[in-house]
Amino acid sequence: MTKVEILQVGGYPPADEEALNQRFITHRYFEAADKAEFLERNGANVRAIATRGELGASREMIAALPKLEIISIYGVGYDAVDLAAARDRGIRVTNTPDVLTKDVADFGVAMMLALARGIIGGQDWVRSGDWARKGGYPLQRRVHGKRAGILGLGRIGYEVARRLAAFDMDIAYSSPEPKAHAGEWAYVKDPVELAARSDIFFVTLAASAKTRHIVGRGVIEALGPEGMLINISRAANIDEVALLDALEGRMLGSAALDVFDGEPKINPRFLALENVLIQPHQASGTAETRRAMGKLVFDNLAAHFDGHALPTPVL
Ligand code: 8YV
Repeated sequence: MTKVEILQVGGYPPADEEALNQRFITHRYFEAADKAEFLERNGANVRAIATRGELGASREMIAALPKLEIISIYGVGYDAVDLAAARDRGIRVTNTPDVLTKDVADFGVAMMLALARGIIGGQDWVRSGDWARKGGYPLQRRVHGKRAGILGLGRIGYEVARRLAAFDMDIAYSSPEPKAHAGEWAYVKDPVELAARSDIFFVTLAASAKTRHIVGRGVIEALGPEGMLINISRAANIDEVALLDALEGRMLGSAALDVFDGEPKINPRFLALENVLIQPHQASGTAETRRAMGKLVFDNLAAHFDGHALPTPVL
């Protein structure tokens, strides 16, 4: 049987690449210096794209692949895939939900604790000899008992909220409609109102054109100089320039961020700030979860080409 050709938009851990390479002919787009020339040279027989959440697949890429049937995303977010272009051509799209939910929630909570309790600065204090030289580390802020706001109570937001409940936090959330599974957590529809009643504000909503800059000046100012903003969703959900202005001017207390506009080349203004915790988009980055994500990418492709139902379809 001739092997199906696929376009691989980003790298995967070796075991996942091996599985793909065994079953498919993989064209390694991410290694090409001249992307347009690469697509032109290799695109004619490509029937699938294997991509990552943050890399997606643009309208131009889709248009360059006349035999494309399916796009399989390594990640839960599908905002970077041009869904309209896929829909127009009846191209299937799959993602990797559920398997990463708890890791992403864990990571959001870890960032909250690390930033509030000064864990990274504390380690630097020990390593640099400041502990012996200057004495105890400056006092930090507690999290238990604080008011948490969760923007987007989907799968990840729900798992964040469950974890925060164990810290005796007062939990409220915002989403277009109240959620039945939210129990006694307070529903505050308006994100600005939610921010006004929050000490710590988590952004956990799926990104789309509608949610672009949903966290803008209004939310940031409502959180205020004592407030903490945590983003484990997509950078586009936050107006990054407004965020930087507020952090620099101390209108916002602090921010913990796993995602950035233009990542991995982030705005250098972040590097000069002390009131931020910045991370390299690694909320789902555990070996266990990435293995499960890689398997789902493969399983979706295999199901499609074997004529079976897709395990986790988006489209
Ligand atoms: C990335 C993500 O896909 O799930 C998502 O949408 O952004 C991540 O899990 C991951 O970093 C792999 O590139």
